[in-house]
Amino acid sequence: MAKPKGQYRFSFGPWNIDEGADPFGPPVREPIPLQNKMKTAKKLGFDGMQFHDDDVVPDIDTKSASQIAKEATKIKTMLDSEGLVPEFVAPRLWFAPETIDGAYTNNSARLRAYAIDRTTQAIDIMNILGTTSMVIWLAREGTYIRESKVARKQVLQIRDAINAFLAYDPKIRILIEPKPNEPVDSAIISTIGHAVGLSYMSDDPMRVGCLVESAHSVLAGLDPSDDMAYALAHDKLWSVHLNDQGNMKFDQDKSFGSYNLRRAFNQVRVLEEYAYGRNGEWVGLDVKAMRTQKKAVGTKHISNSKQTFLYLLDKVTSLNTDLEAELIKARDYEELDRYILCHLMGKKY
Ligand code: GLO
Ligand code: MG
Repeated sequence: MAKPKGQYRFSFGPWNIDEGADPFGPPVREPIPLQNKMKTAKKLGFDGMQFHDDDVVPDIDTKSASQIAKEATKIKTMLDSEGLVPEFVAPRLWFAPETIDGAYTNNSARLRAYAIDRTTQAIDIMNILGTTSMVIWLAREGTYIRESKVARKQVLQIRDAINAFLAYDPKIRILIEPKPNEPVDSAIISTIGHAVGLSYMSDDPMRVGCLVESAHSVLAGLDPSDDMAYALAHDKLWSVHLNDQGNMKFDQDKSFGSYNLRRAFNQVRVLEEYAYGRNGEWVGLDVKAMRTQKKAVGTKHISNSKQTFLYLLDKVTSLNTDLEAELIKARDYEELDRYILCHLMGKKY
């Protein structure tokens, strides 16, 4: 399917408008009801929303299947009335006491069963909301100390869980969102390469792909645009979480382009050049407001990130690629470097 170049649909999740708590301090902004977040999304020019299962059904573990279905139906009606499309649902597998030591790779069979069950509930919610995409961020599938788990076994446990979900609902697609660390010390599916490899191990590789998050690539010491290109080469880049990250610190979820504009430019470029979005893929943002923001200006990180993406898109489409090709041919990469910097800074070259 042809996609007009330069056209994108944007999405974010309700957790991206948050109350500002961090590990060292409590919330500093009043909570905002989901429907208001949807209205904000629409106002800021977003067409889609991403959800955790318990963004849709709060306190999901205390509710019966019929109660879950009833509440999910209410959210579906809300989405429709706000004119928004659900991009994906992700089971929140890192919050409940059952997942303290991992979800699909927990050392306890009873707790692994909880994680599988919770995920199939998320699939039921997807069906009610009307999306076939499930994102799994394998937050606690790793170790705090190496000796606590058997790594090879963990990989196979995750594969088996994925196979169970593929069989549970033949319509769904699974997007693996890798991250190298945090909350665990060392994640077992830590990079896009791991995620792609895992997809090929599944019973139906055509239905298992990836979500690349910029900050997660940087945390792994990798370039996000290269990770995107790698997934694109496998036809497995099915979503992105654009944001930014200052090197190997805690996961910062900074506004897109905030730390490294050139790195952001190359992400937009790789998406644009491969016509990302032609199969309906979304440009998702996974950004966090600074704790210093007051409630009234607590969504600027979202609108700013989208604007930066669009400004960088202008930089991508206005790049003199003939000149670039000439410099590549001459192997004058110093000059190419200078041209790119001048272009990004809006300086005459
Ligand atoms: C955290 C992740 C997280 C996921 C979200 C959807 O580091 O980026 O925000 O993207 O829970 O699965
Ligand atoms: Mg993310």
